Amino acid sequence: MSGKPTSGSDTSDSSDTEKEGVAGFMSRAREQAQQGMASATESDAFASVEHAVEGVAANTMSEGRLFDVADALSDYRLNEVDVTDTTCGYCAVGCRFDVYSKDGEVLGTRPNPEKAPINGISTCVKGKFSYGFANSDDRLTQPLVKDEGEFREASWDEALSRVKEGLEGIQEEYGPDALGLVASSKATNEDNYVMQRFAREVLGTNNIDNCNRLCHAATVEGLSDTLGFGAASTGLAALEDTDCYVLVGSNTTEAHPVFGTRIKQNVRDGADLLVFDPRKTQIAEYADQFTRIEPGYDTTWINGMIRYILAEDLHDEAFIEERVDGLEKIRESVQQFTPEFVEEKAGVPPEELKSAAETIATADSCMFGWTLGLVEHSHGTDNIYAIANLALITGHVGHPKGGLSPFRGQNNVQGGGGDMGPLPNNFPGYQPVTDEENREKFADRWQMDLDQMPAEEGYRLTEMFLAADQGDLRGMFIQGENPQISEPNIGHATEVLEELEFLAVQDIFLTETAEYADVVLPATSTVESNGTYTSSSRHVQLVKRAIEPNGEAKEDWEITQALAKRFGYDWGFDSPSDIMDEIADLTPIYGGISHERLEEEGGLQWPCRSEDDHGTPYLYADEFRAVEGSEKAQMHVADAIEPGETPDEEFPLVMTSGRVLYQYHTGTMTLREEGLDAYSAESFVEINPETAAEYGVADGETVTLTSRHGTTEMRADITDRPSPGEVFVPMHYLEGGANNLTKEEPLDGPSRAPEFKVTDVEVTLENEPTDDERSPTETDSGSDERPAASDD
Ligand SMILES: Nc1nc2c(c(=O)[nH]1)N[C@H]1C(S)=C(S)[C@@H](COP(=O)(O)OP(=O)(O)OC[C@H]3O[C@@H](n4cnc5c(=O)[nH]c(N)nc54)[C@H](O)[C@@H]3O)O[C@H]1N2
Ligand SMILES: Nc1nc2c(c(=O)[nH]1)N[C@H]1C(S)=C(S)[C@@H](COP(=O)(O)OP(=O)(O)OC[C@H]3O[C@@H](n4cnc5c(=O)[nH]c(N)nc54)[C@H](O)[C@@H]3O)O[C@H]1N2
Ligand code: SF4
Ligand SMILES: [Mo]
Repeated sequence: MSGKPTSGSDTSDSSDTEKEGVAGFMSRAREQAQQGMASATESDAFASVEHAVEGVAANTMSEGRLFDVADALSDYRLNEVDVTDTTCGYCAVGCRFDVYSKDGEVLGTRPNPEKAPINGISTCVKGKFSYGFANSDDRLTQPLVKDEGEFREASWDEALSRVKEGLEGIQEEYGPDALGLVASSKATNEDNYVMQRFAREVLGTNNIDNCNRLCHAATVEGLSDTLGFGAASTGLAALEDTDCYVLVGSNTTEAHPVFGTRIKQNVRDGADLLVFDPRKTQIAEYADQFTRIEPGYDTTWINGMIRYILAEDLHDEAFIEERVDGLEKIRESVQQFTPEFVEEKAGVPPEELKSAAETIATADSCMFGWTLGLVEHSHGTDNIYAIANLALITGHVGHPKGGLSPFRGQNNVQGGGGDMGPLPNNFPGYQPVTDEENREKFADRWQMDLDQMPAEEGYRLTEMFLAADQGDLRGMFIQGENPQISEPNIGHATEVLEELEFLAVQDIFLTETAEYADVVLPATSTVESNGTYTSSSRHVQLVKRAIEPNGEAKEDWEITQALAKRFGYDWGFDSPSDIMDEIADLTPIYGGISHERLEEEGGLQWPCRSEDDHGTPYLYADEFRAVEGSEKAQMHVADAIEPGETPDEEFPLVMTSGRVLYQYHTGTMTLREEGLDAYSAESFVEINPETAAEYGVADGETVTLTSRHGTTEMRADITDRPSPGEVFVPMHYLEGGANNLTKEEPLDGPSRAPEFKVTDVEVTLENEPTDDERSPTETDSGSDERPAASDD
């Protein structure tokens, strides 16, 4: 029996409440909350517990912990409980809720629909319950410095001096471009803005990047080239009210639960839902058409669909004529993607291709939603060109209820990972660093000599790890990122972290990555910070401190500002609101945004260019902005076919990797959550029953997976979610996690993002006398031994 949850438990919205097998638990819990309610009927806090209890996803929290929360609230007089409205610090859906806290501890959260434009009354299990990490005993509370291989506590003064010496030493010996900075998409916009300013102004390098590179970098690249902005064109109307959803490579109910709930509601009300994924995800069960595709072949089926639409004259001629460039080259480039070719390569039967094409082409509005299944490929940017082409030829972009909607990942990857410019190629607001006028504008505002402003694009995150290999990058400063687990190929990432001459890490925990650091700086977490996050739908929303920082931890921006001061730069920001004012001055798409307005008006969707601009619910109503001097969208040919690696005798299975509902990335927050850690606390591999039978693998058995790049063990979970011949491994774990098997190259050409979604592997059983002593590249006889496994 596997301990993995079913994906049925997603949002704690009223429509997804009661779950099987927990009825007794629920009624007892409700009873207890109602008793509390009876003694304090006016109590918001009790209402919160009531809501929490009713809505709790099955077994997500231990019964004991849930009652603790109820008890805690009933023990306190109401006026002693603090209530703070803030934005969720997990994913980019951008849910808002009130945090109930007492004596520095988060008791619970409750959405306040008046302040929650995106989620209304919904949240998911993470937003509702997963704040135990904030009070965890092993939070970093004091700076640490390493002496002779051992950490010891240090004062801020000593720790900052050590960071300065470390960075400066490398800068002086090898030049500023031997340094690499990683900014954090968990942190606020204001934190990220000062981080990129620090890289450019203080250190003099554009080597700054963040987790977007491992994520939607190809989306940003592809959408900027085609439409203008590297962001969702859609707002909430499309999400809630479109006539047709096309979901590609998105495990929506687990990774973006509240979006999942919205989509399911609209589908119940009659919208069409087409899902393209190699895995039978929960959202696929709600689909009018679920098409299982071969991992890595999205361009193939999308081009095949475009070919069919053009051949049948189902395209939107008037829209293309008026608003789109490039039809003829696209028409020519898709000719090779015949129905037979699509079926052979991508596994999509011609009837499914045809019926989906007709649904899309004839829908009044259509939202194309996608996540990493479409993106994390060695031709990820081509995949985005392809889906954008499909949306454009069917005329579904620039419509209030339709458009292109990447579901972004980290809580603030849209803002802090992109808009704020912690990027090697762009200043804030996607203003290229190589453009002379931009350099002048920023140098002028920061009162720098223009020739001190770096003029070349810097390394992308993935390139930093490759440059370190070559000795071209010697030191790193990593804020709120855990690359030892999240970078492709843990073996490679570990080598790099070990070999760096200097490493500083700023985090809320002593992470696996931080263990390699010379200095560790303690930051505040989402519930102890102030500032803004920008959601997937471009809503800029306030984040507010609900509990005081632990020990000596400081907000990320404060640490960066203090460090800049050590280098002799006095920025003089008193608050995140001050920083936002500078952002607004220099970043046209944020030109009208200020903390005062956000407080008064709620979230503002960029572009919001001036004080009287109320933001932009959806993009491209009138014009595209892909190239200067043209208002037309620019279609690009997307003719890449094969993924970076294809199965052979030695590695006959295709592994894809991703997430589960109850865990978040490298687990620093969710693996500390009592209740959540009972679910998916360790790694597993999903194997189709047919494949399991072929290999003789039993459910729950430990198996070894070996790829061309590494090897690791995990528990087998036999399920028909993956197709035969394909396996799925979550990314959340150091031991047994997917990145023990993935590769650091090849990267996607334009975006330099890794191919997390396709890795060829072989499965062996523990008792087989194979692979263990061999290095993966030498496993040449593995295929001979494989069938023997089925003897078991
Ligand atoms: N619970 C939870 N939620 C999260 C996160 C988390 O760690 N935990 N992380 C957040 C972040 S940063 C991100 S970026 C998002 C990611 O959100 P998602 O991208 O939705 O999550 P994944 O599980 O990585 O992958 C999604 C799907 O891609 C499919 N897929 C794999 N290969 C292919 C392919 O070749 N083609 C197609 N079409 N599909 C393929 C997989 O089968 C899987 O169902 O989630 C965010 N939300
Ligand atoms: N195989 C495989 N690998 C993947 C993926 C995949 O699908 N498959 N997905 C990729 C994707 S999409 C992503 S986004 C990355 C995610 O990779 P990471 O960004 O490395 O993962 P997280 O665990 O979210 O790391 C965030 C870190 O920030 C810390 N933190 C939290 N809040 C704060 C704060 O306010 N300030 C500071 N300073 N630190 C804070 C956390 O403790 C944690 O250490 O993983 C990538 N890796
Ligand atoms: S859907 Fe995302 S933003 Fe909303 S509560 Fe869950 S983790 Fe937070
Ligand atoms: Mo992500």
